[in-house]
Amino acid sequence: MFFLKKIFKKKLNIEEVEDLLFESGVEPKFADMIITKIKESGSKEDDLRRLIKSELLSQFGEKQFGNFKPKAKSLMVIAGNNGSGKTTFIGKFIQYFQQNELKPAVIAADTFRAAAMEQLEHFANRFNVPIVRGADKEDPSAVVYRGIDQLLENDVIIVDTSGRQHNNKNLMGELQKISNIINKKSDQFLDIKNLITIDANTGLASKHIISGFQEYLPLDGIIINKVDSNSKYGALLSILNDFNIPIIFEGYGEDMNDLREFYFEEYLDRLL
Ligand SMILES: Nc1nc2c(ncn2[C@@H]2O[C@H](COP(=O)(O)OP(=O)(O)O)[C@@H](O)[C@H]2O)c(=O)[nH]1
Ligand SMILES: [Mg+2]
Repeated sequence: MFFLKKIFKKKLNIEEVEDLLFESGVEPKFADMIITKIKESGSKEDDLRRLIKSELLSQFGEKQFGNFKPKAKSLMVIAGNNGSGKTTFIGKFIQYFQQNELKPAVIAADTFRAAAMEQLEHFANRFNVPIVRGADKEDPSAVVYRGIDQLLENDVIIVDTSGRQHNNKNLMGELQKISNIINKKSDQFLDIKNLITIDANTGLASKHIISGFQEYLPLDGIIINKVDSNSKYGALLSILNDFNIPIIFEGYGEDMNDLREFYFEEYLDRLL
């Protein structure tokens, strides 16, 4: 993070700058653009920051802004790899809805691991929200079906799913089944969103994860977690560039308050 500061502090040469950009997860085509700007500018830190920022802003425009609008009668499905921060995000998301005067409830459909459902129960108790949890190894789509029926009087239903690898066909099929169940009940909701959590440390490999999930579950938004601990923050440029899916939140720590909405310009200010 803050790679321009590092460039100036350590007085790096162009090769070292390039290495630093790649380490930060910046893809070659964006790194080339940045390096061209570095060569063009009189290499004063502020000039350079302004130059690179305005170039990236004009390339990406406003369409990438998260712009998440919490509303009643909505259902949020949270999917993603194991350990990418799904359940932690749900804790934060519960608090986010409560702060927006909405009543959330959760469905623990991660029936693969009892500990995962317990972790969600912990958050549900902490924020005093209703939870429907599956039995051990129960079919997750059955849990979702039952959960929706039982929780409909709440404003927002958030579904926690098992962690899975995008190339595991069985587990991805299971996610598709959850999605089909939800589609059958879609007239109960004004807003249904399928969200994927990504560990920021995954860097450019997260592009494969996103396209892999997208094959089975049409994604409406991306949450990038662990940006506090990551050195691959630059990869977000490629996620924004390659997909027409907005990044809507960033998780930047384990505390429930460590969640912020994602705005491209703020992102650039943090990156540069
Ligand atoms: N540093 C940091 N750790 C996080 C963040 N989000 C989640 N974690 C940690 O990452 C680990 C996995 O998170 P978890 O929510 O259980 O992931 P899940 O398997 O996708 O449900 C836990 O130890 C979390 O405390 C974050 O934004 N920053
Ligand atoms: Mg979990």
